[in-house]
Amino acid sequence: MERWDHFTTVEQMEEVSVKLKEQACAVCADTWESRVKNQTPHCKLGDSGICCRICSMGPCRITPKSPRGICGADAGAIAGRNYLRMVAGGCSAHSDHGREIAHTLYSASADGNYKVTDEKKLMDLAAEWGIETEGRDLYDIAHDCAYKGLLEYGKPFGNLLFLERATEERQQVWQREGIAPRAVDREVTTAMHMTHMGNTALPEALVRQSLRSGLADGWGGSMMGTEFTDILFGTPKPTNTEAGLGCLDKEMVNIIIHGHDPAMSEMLVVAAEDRDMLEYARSKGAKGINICGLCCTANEVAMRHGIRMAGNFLQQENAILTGVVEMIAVDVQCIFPSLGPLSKCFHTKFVTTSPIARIPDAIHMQFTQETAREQAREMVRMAIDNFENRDPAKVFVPENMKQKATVGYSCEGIIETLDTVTNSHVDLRSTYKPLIECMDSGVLRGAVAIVGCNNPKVRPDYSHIEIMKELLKNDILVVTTGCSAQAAAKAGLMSKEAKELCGEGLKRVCTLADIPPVLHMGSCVDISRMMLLVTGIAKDWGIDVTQLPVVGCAPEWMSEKAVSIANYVVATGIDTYLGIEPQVSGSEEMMELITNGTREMVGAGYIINTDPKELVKAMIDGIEAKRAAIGI
Ligand code: BF8
Ligand code: SF4
Repeated sequence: MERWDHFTTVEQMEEVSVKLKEQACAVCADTWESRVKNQTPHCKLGDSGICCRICSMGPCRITPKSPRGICGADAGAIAGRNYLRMVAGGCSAHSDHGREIAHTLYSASADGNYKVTDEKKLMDLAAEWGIETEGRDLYDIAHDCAYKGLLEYGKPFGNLLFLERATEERQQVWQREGIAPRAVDREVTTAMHMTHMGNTALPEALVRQSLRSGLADGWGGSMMGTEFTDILFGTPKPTNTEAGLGCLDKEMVNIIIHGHDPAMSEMLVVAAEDRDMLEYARSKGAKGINICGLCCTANEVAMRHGIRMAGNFLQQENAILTGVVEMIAVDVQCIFPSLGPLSKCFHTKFVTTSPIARIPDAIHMQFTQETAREQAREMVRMAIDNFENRDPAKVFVPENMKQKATVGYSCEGIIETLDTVTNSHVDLRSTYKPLIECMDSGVLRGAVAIVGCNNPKVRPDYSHIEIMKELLKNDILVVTTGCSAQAAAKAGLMSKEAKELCGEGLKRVCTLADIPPVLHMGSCVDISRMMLLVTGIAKDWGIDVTQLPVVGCAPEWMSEKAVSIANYVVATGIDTYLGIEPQVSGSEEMMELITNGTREMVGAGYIINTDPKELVKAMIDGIEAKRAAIGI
């Protein structure tokens, strides 16, 4: 099959999905599409956030006839408590991921399974945290940093250390509003305590704690996840890769890695490169071993190793339906339990590796820091042994669904790229000033961070891709993470050729800096990188974050993590445009608080519109209004 053009359309992606659903029918497997039908219509009370089952006097549902639950909680209390519990769930997931990585760093040693890769980043963090480095062993410093990071989860007094990285103005706002997070675990526990039966019923207080718990994620757990991952496995730099289901290769042993924590995926990538493994694969008739990523794991390994990205959240079943996946190995988060029964319809081995994510019909091989290397080799061997079990009658690989992508724009990667265009302007070096000049002069109108998941409530990938294309046309740079990043990559928007889709200004910037117009900043925990990016830009520009012509957008979000993210992005002072309505619409007071109320507290809020065309128009108008307000 020929590769499609430079770009892949959503229609072409959907054609492939239809073919893969035929594969599912042939083996009598169900998929998310069929389950969505069974679940529709959704319960209206749940969807609008006014069903409470926090205590066993309930469940209580708010209707015009019954405006209060048995305890007297009204719609605002119930929707607010449910909303805060979503934030607590999201903050826990990101932050526990960050904690695991801290433990991995704590286990690192010069001759162990995990080593320090980015020494400079480690030394910078040690200096920031006042950890002695002079004349000390690298791993003693690493252990001290990891230990200090772990204390951030449960320290009894004070605020999170990373808050000091924010602008002075933000730090003051957080203190003034009483939302500066303390220890990470404390903000989750407080959220759960506040929402226990008989506690907070005041929506405003619930929204404030949502901002605070969100900040504990973005400026705490997630930021630690990103920082320690970079120290362990390297800070991403621009790297070439490919994306789409066509990255699966019929002639190779295909292993999919899926989830979030790089501790497992990094080991599998290394094990698959072992010479004896390669020879073993060849001895079984395969041309080699092909590792592909799904979801945020894909982002992590693509940015550091150029590993190809098979797809995003709603493609996890499609990957198995190609019939060429010997193994799908998962760790935590965003894993469909359906992968268990579905993999049984094929030869695919479905392997879970974390005690946090145990799933029926999986082979469980619990990963530990001490045994990781050997376990990864065992898993690769198991996948190779499975190659001969493939059923040729069940194979369908959409080979043309594959696009080039340049990924790995960490803040350091962006700065290095900017340095390549500043030449002799010494005062611009290692700053965001070249980018600021482009925005100030209007060559670029602004920037949008597009993040988050897929959600069957809207046409999957359509909102991500169409919104990005419209922004590019309007000279607005896009930075992206998570499943949104993979939507962009699959469509070809992370290829350098994508500058053809841009307005004249953005096209010139892309040519000069040799970048794609959609910059890949990583996984969802890496939205912490975006917080540091806007902070750096605000500091270099000398204005507040709220004044920047920069907004955030989650057009197809679905997870609790996304609600937590949205809260810290807003608390950081960035307007956030949502294409899926948060489940609070049963309370006018809550809707008002999350769209306008937070503006009085932190200077930003949500703009919600389920029509992607209207959403992107609102974003462009929002950016132009920010420009006008600072007179540019
Ligand atoms: O953390 S974007 S579907 S994979 S939640 Fe999940 Fe959503 Fe994807 Fe990564 Ni983020
Ligand atoms: Fe009903 Fe109140 Fe119990 Fe919720 S906490 S289930 S509203 S009685």
